Amino acid sequence: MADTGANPNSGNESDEENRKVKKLKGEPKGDRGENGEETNLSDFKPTSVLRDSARDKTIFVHGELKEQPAVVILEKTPFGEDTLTEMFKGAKTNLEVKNDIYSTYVFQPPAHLNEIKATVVCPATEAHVQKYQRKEIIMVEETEDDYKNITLPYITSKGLSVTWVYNILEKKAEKERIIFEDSDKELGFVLLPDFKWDQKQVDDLYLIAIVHKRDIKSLRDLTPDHLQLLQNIYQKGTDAIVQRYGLPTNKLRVYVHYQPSYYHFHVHFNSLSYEVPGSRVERAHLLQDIIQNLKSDPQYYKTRTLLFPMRTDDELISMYKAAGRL
Ligand code: GTA
Repeated sequence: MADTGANPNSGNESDEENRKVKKLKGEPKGDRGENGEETNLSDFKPTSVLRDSARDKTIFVHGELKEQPAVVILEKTPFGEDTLTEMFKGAKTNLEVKNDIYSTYVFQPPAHLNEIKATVVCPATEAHVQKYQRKEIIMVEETEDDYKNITLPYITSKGLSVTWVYNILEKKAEKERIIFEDSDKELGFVLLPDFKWDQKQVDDLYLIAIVHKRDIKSLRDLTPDHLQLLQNIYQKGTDAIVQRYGLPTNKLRVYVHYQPSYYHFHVHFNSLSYEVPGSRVERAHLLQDIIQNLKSDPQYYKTRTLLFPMRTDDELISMYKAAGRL
């Protein structure tokens, strides 16, 4: 097995805290991907809001970018502890209300400390638009037969494209962002920042490990033959995170989604203190639990009834209804 430890920025600072802050400041922010084009978002013409959340400070907007359908997700980024002094020093402050010892202000930090993260899907398919729209959700109970007769045919014909995954594995995109790689064909994986993480602070750390093997669609395909792969991801993934970000394994949430959006096996690594929507009990299966389940019952993920949340307007729900299962 070959560990390439692909990390162009690795250093040897001894002080743990120092290392954490410095490395996040120096993160490679990304690359231009396959075709080297950068999108100018001033060309985006919004047509409708698919979803927004005042609490999460996010908005999902549908529109057009250079005459192609697009979805743009805007998200206010978390505060960075290490930039607080600079933020206060460089801010403009306008008083709104003062009452006794209480006051509120419009606070305008310097522009570079007041950024918004934008994620763009372009051209966006109808499936992307639906995925980001807020809709009613119900729980589905999927038996072994349901998986074979309903879910599997659906995934095979309708699943979202995994071209972005292959681009990462083939180093056609996001090459500079890789934190760690084990290049073994059977046991190997690539570990890199998830799209949802701006890499500015470890509080909301979010990485994904994408396996090199291309024949595992989801949890349902896992058998004891994959135990070594799963243990390898857990061990080397958590080791790489401790080394790179100083975040110990007991402060990490390591899990797999069922159902995932993309049917190429991958594992989510989050900071435990970060409450990610997809980390809730109805969708997240802890990697350590998966390993134990496979050890105690080799057929666990083939035969168990698995529950998952699904939007009521998803085509899969219509297929369950047509089969008399809902
Ligand atoms: N590095 O090109 C990519 C890329 N893509 C296309 C997806 N991901 C990528 N990472 C890199 N490069 O965590 C990431 C996704 C996700 C993982 C796939 O791969 O960010 P999954 O197959 O289990 O699918 O994981 P999941 O989690 O359902 O997908 P996704 O897109 O995260 O959507 C789930 C919900 O998260 C959405 O409905 C929405 O509520 C929320 N969400 C999605 N994107 C964002 C965002 N940018 N900001 C805020 N919330 C978001």
